Amino acid sequence: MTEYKTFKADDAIAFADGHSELFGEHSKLSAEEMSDGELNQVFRVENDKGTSVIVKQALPYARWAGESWPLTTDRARIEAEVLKLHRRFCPEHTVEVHYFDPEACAILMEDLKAYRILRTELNAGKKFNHLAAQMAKYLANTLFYTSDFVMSGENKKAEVARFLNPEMCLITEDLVFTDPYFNHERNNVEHSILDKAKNLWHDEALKAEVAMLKAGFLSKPQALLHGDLHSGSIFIDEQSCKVIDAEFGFFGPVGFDVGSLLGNLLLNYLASPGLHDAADCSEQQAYLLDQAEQLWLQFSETFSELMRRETEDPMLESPIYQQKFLQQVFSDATGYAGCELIRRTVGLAQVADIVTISDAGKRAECQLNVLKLGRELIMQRNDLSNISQLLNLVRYQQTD
Ligand code: SR1
Ligand code: MG
Repeated sequence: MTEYKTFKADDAIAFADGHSELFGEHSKLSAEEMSDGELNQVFRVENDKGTSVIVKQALPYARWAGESWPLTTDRARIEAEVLKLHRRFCPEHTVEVHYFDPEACAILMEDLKAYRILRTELNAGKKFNHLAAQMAKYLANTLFYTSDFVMSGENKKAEVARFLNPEMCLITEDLVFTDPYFNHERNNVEHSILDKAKNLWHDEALKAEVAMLKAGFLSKPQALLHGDLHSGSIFIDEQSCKVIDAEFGFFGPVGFDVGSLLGNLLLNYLASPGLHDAADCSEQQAYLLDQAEQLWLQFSETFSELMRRETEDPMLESPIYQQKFLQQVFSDATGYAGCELIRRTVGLAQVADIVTISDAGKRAECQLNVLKLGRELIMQRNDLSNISQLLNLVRYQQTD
């Protein structure tokens, strides 16, 4: 049994060379350390012909915080296994894992070198018409094929146990569903919006609804989620997009993954006035609302079709049940999108959409709009019957 050690560039090279057929001549390999946001260390290992792979290693702590924030290295196993399973159900839009080493807590995976991070592209005003359709396909297939509609009770329970992921879930439980609603030291509130943040801490009606959403996250193992499907977890190019970074995966409510992505599109919509001039902003906003609409419409159409065609459990074949199930997913997704908006504005982990708005006044205005829409989505989620009503709420909020 190999002992865990933190990889240096040479270790990443040896790991890549030892576990792939791609290279051959070790001496011609080089490794470049790449930043991976908050948690892990990542190397690109490349040969002299430009062929490359990614080595991603989980450190026993959160990289950005250092050793003061210990974190399970089991997240590497979760990530590798979720990606493998999701790739089985949606190979076109899931990054390929070549090899996973449980001792080194390291994953060897496809290098999406020609792709860019979706968040960066959206912030630059780029538009990709394939985004919604492809992500709808990813969501519908990965969530349906890991749900009770097709899995036997016995297998599903074994899979729920295999993907429990308590430490990573706790991060979401705290950062998304708790901290923003209290004066918590982990929060990150700009002075200009402090009054509005304080309102959140005393908004008992809102807190009760967020508690309902948190309870769903804690106790509704409907399908194997990605668990952190924001626009930094999606790579995109002119033809295709691929999902990465599944270390927060676990069996949870279907609406959580859908709502996370929807929330990130809406967040970018509300940040647009701070990121672009008026003409570019209105084009970008029209694009984002169209993608948000298509995401839900195509997700729900594909998920419905899969329920109709592929459901194994005879009780779950009921069309009335299936219709109610999807309506509940819509309501959950709306609420989780609202939670995503709020946590990215006052919580610990903020996003470039907002923080890169250089004009402080515009940034504060965008943040206030985000908080306001977040609250409305959470409070009105059970009254909105369809995506058109949700998008009207977004448009109305903007002009309010
Ligand atoms: C400490 S991790 C902070 C956040 O980054 C991840 O992408 C998740 O969204 C998490 O909540
Ligand atoms: Mg991540």
